[in-house]
Amino acid sequence: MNRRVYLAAAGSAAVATVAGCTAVGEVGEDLFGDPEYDIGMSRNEFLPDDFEATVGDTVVWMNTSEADHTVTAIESSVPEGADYFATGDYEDQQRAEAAWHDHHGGRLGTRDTFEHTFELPGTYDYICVPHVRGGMVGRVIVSE
Ligand SMILES: [Cu+2]
Repeated sequence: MNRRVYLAAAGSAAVATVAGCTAVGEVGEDLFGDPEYDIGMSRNEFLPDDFEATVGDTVVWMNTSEADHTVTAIESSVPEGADYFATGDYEDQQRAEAAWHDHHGGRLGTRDTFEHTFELPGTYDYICVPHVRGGMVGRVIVSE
């Protein structure tokens, strides 16, 4: 056996373990063990992509991936009278998409969070602007 290769492998395993602990302690959970977010993200998915909430709930997204994403509501899905929501706090979908394409406006970097309080029941569909073609879409279903 090549001793140098073995040591290198053992070293990277130790680093991976330490990094794993850090991720659990700082990002994934608070002191009570509850997740600090409701919806995470992989490279090309919202996790979970369907999320159920109750009127008045504040839903928290966290970018738990290494890629940049957006959370951008599909305006036609937002119920009449409900607030539009998008990272970057754009007023509508058209502005949000234009800002992303112009200067990555609304960018949610690694470990950044975004939250929105849902005041009206309904089904809210949203997308990640840079990854929507790859199927990065999500849905929040808000009931009374
Ligand atoms: Cu994305």
